Amino acid sequence: MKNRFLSALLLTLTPGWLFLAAPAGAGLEYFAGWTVGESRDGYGTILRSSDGGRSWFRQGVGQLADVDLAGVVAVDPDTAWVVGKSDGYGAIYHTTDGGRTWTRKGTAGEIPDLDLTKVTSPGGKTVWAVGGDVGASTILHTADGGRTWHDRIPDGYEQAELQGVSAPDPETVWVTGGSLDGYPVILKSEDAGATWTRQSGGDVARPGYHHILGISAVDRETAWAIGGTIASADWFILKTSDGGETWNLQTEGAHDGNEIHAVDAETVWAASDSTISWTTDGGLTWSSHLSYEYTMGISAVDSRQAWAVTYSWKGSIWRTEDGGASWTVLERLGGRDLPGLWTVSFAPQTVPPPLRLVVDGKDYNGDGRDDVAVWRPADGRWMIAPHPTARPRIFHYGGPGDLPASGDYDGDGTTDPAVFRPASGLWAVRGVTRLYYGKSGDIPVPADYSGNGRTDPAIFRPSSGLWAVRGVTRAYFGAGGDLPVPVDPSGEGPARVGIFRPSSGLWAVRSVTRFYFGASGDYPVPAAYSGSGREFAVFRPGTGLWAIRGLTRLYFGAPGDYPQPGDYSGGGTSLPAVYRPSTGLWAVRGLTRSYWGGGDYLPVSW
Ligand SMILES: [Ca+2]
Ligand SMILES: [Ca+2]
Ligand SMILES: [Ca+2]
Repeated sequence: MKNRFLSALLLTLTPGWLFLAAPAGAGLEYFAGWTVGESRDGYGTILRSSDGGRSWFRQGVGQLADVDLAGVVAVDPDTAWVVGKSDGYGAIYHTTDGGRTWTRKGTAGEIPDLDLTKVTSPGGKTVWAVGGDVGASTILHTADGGRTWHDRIPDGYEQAELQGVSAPDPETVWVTGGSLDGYPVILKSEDAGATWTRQSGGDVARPGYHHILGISAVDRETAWAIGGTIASADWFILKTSDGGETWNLQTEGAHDGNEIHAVDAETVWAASDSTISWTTDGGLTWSSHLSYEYTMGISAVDSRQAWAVTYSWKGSIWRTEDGGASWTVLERLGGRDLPGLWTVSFAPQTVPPPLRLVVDGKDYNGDGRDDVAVWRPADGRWMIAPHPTARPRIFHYGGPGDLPASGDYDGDGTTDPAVFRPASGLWAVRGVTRLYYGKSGDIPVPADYSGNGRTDPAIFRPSSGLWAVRGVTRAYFGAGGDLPVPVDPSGEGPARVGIFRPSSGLWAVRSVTRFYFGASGDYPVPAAYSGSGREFAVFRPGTGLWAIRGLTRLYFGAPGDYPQPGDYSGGGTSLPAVYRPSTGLWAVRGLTRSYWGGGDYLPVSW
């Protein structure tokens, strides 16, 4: 039996962020999802967000074919299916670890040489994918998690240009597509694809109605569909409440309709060319917001948070957190324009907010230079490489579920490896001490709060904003969603309680200062960049921007890198540096590049 906390920890590791089993806290809830699109740099695009779309990271390097990817469904925050174009047979990819690894499913013998456009899953082992072109279409089905696939397309629909699919349960599935016999195709099966019924009741065959590109079922009775008229002149939304016997027109607009997502029977979001529309009263009233041309994908988790993606004239990701009143548009990632994006899917389950691993010092051998330090959460293996080329210290300390909490606990000038065990509140400082302080859900925030030269065990409790420093103080400062940033602004005095609020860029140091620096999704990286005192600074994960307050702005690193500023030269000045998990690269700006860790090794702090 695997350790459940470990499983949860490992399954939610993503480049740039670590998510811990902490209470959601006040404020916005966080969700994880993916968007997919055009091939670039030799492989299809899959972007992942674990913070509700504030930051995105590309996945699948070395794992994906050089094909455009078109359809994605997030079953839960760790599990997703992606489909795309054919490179001999249609592309189907699956992840169960949050996208760290993507595995191709199906074989050339099972999957036709057709471009796949949409994928859906009711959860469990059932997955449906549709696609094709004017000449041939396919309805692919697996009931065993992708081990075997079967084409369930009924005779006579091979030229239906199937593009929409939704399955509310393992037996029920709707598939939609182009025009056949003068009106759009809606097929439904209630026996997992063994038999199909074409649905034409109500408004399906209104004059001019031509195709239905998107369908979203709430259950086997209630479903929503979006389509377009001849020549894509107008879009329309249909709804059924009787399992599809009758479909009734809900609303319509200009240009083509592309995708629809029904959160429940009341809340529905829809994407059409240049418009995002939504209802929260089951279709009685609709609101809308202009978007870019070819808004192809839409996903939502409730009536507040939704995401949309566009394909052309430029790739972009749209995000609202206030029910559509305002939208944030992301057009560039890593210093480049986004590729064209087809669909987006966020899992309905919440994920913990992003947290920050805090340590108090990185000089483990006391030579005055910060050292490279990585650990492996799976088994508590540490590797500390004194900079730049000395032999690394490798040892096991702590185990699954523990969090690094290094500091100079005995005050001898060398950083002591340490771990905090949330399950029990154990602090274990290697060769120094073991003690209990804090409890499950707490974040270790070791620092020298008393100013006596020795690191003090301390915790931040996101659920209440409590800071508790062992033997020193207790205070309430900050709240859930804030990243704890204990900092010594002068570089000479005791550490102060401080937070960075990623949603707004707020920095607050208790009794010292309060200001805004940075933008939503930035990561706090305070360090002694000028050599005197501590500069407040942020790292922007999507672009590699370092903004150091009052000093400079520069770009160093790539999307997915962990910022690792430190005094690696021993000159008393911190340098921007990054750790790249994909390769184990440690790059210190203007100083060195070396390779330590990689794979499932994480930096000890960030
Ligand atoms: Ca050192
Ligand atoms: Ca020490
Ligand atoms: Ca102290």
